[in-house]
Amino acid sequence: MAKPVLDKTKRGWWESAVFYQIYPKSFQDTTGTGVGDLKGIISRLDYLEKLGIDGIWLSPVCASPQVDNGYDVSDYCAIDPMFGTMEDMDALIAEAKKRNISIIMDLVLNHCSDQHIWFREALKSRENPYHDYFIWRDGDASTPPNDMGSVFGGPAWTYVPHLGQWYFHQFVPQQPDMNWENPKVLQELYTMINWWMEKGVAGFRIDAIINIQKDLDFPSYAPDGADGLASVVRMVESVNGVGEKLQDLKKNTFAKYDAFTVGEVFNMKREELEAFVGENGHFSTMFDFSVNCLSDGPGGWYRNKTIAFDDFRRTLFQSQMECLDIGFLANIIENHDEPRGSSRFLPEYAQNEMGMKMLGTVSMLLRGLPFLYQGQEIGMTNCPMNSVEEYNDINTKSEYRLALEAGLSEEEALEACYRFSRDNARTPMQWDDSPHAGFTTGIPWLKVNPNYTSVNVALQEKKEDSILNFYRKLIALRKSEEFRELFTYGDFHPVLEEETEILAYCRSLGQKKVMVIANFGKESAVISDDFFGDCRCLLTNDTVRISENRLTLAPAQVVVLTK
Ligand code: TEU
Repeated sequence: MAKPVLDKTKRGWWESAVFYQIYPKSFQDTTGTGVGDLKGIISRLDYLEKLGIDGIWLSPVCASPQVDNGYDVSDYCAIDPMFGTMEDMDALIAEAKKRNISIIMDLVLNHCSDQHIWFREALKSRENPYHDYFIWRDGDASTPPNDMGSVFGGPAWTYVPHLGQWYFHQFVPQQPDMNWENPKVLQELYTMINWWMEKGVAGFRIDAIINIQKDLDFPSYAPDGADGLASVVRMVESVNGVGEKLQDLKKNTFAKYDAFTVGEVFNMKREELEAFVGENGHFSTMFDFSVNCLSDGPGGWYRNKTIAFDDFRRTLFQSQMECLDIGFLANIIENHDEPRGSSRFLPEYAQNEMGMKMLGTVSMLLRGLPFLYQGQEIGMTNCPMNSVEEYNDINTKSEYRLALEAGLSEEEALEACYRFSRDNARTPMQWDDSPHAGFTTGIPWLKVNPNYTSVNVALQEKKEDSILNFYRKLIALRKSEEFRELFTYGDFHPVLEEETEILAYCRSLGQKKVMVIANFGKESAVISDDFFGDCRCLLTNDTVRISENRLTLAPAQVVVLTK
């Protein structure tokens, strides 16, 4: 059995913290614009305090033309007027602090908006001092520097005729990649990061950070997209050397303030795990996307797969075991880029309240840092849209087109979006059953899920056994005096792996032991184990049925037992 790890005196407050991601555009509107705002978040801090969270990851609120909902920043030191003012931001930091909640900003460092002053200047001439803030290659309009395709579809290069040059963008053309080889760029970014730290934020979630390292030769890769292009991901996963940049970044910014950092890292080389999240890693932690990636198809959402339980369990356990002696991963079920988790990780027959509680328990008691996404705590689900026009997300629109080009009908293409669109997680937060779910008095920027009359906070406040109240208990358990140390630093090991539809693991620290057992099967399950003999149940979403050494679990039942 792997040894319990990590010298806890060496790390920070965040190790035993529970985080909550807010997508500000969809959380709470106070002005009737149909868009959420910072004042809205402040007005809901009591709710978040009662939920028991310690930190908020705020998706981008800086000035932005919103082509990619704030992930295209045009001014890193200004709040987008849509969300309020810098005074509102200061008030949010202060009000959160009063409730012992830290604010984690979203930090987009790979690219900025094409409306950022740096890019607008860069476009003026090759000699402009900002020109070299971006990545350019000479050429004529007919031949891009290589055949790379961007993450959201279309080429990763855009031509600027008056310069006779192409610029590089891994995301949409309105998100030009910055040139991390230019020390001036680093200086600008480091100064900005430190400015935010001085304002009192606790740290950052760092966007698409591995993408900062390019292969400057821009070789051609084997085409892997339906459009005959090779995804930029091929470059990201093969290029070396990002570590030096990340260490320099850390040294000049985060380390000075003991900031908490969580990296959004896809396509990392497995052997680099320690370099990323070990004792002296680039980041405090990074998201574990391993199970999310299981649905990736050979290109295009319409070719995505349904996740088999067996793969889900094996992959989850593998990630846990790999990180055990190294550091902490951040565990998610969903975020603003992912569909709602119940539709993805639960078998159809368990896509209900009980299943959602089970999935929440399994995820939150893993080793690592739990990150909840807004609405997860009330069981918000994917949102049916009547046509592609109802979607806002650029990625969804390109995936829809891709599906049509591949010969799918409009109905089938829409179905793929229903399963995987990022907008599934971005529909407004469902506070109550008043018009627009209490999110706004205006017209919401994105459709409210029609199920808001039955799935909302107000209703669940009143219902003793609601998903919301269950999450409150779950968080309280994770942070309880008695078990906080165990859930934070305790060992992790899979159990009952021979059971084909049971997901079960053990967390232990010293003499203390907790077992989490979940039945993903359609039928009741009966399991025998000595552990059940004289154990105590800490949490369940149903009735505990134990007789001697036999535990009976209903479908979608989870139990958390201790001895
Ligand atoms: O997401 C990054 C992203 O899209 C990854 O899924 C991508 O596949 C990977 O980096 C490729 O190597 C972040 C944000 O979470 C998302 O909302 C933004 O749209 C995106 O960056 C661009 O800023």
